[in-house]
Amino acid sequence: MKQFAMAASLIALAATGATAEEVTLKGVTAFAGGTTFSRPFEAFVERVNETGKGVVQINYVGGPEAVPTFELGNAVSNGIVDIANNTTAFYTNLLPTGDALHLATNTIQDQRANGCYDKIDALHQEQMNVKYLARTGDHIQFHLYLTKPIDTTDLSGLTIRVTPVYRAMFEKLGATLVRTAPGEVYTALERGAIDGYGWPVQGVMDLGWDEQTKYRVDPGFYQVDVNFLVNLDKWNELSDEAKKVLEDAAEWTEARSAENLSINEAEAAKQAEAGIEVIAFDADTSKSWLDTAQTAGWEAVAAIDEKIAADLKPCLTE
Ligand code: 173
Repeated sequence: MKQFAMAASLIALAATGATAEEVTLKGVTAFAGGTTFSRPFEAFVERVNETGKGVVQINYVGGPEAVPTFELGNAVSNGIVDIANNTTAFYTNLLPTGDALHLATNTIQDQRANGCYDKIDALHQEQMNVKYLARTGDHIQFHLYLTKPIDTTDLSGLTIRVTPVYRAMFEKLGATLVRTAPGEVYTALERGAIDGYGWPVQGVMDLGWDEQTKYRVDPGFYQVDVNFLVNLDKWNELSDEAKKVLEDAAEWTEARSAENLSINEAEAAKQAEAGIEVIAFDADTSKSWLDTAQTAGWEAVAAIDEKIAADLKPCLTE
């Protein structure tokens, strides 16, 4: 019996050895190729294609021209795409409580250490059939950008371009909201269809929005999450060796998010050079702005699923 078991496991081993072939994953990004929020994914792809030779490779096919921004969640969920670079705000149709991720005040390294990563991975696996492989965007905050000035937090009378990231906060402050993909912001500004937009401190100049932007409102709020998602069926078929290549490259990419602190400063300086003025709220107004951001954000997640909000809040903000 024991001998048989041994023979069987030897055959199994030989079989895996013989059939382990290089796997190629099809990769797509939700942001325009070469722009700020695609770059960490592009570096990750390069890293995997170096360290994963003979094991796993990524065929990076592009951005929204390959799969429309708000369709990428569906595409990686059903396996049309194997690996996606995407932010939760673009896939709330599949993972409504994903809005909790941008409310984080700690880093992905903290979240891996305190068990939050595993909870978020489980939610992604259960609700959208993907492996949550990595999070980029730590240390990058969001801002409100405007074409006309404001001097209080009252946004009534202003039409603002949003994604789910800013919805709860800007709605509470009275704004009229329009949701668009990043690719539509320039035209909306040019046509005067919007008086401003939500966007992180980085990347405003990637698509020329600085030409149409007069003000950035400080302080920034929340924290960017741009995640690498792998179709779960595909992930489960991968060899342990291939999974390790991807996981090592994911953590390598996450470690590089520390560079965002200096990049933020450089970007703010470039915005100033491009003529974007800062509307800096005083201490009391800033406090009210940030309190509204946090309160409205967590209320919205709790309204979707109170239990998940209560489970994630401590590990995302400790
Ligand atoms: O504003 C957006 O399109 C958005 O939600 C986002 C999220 C992460 C990075 C950049 C933009």
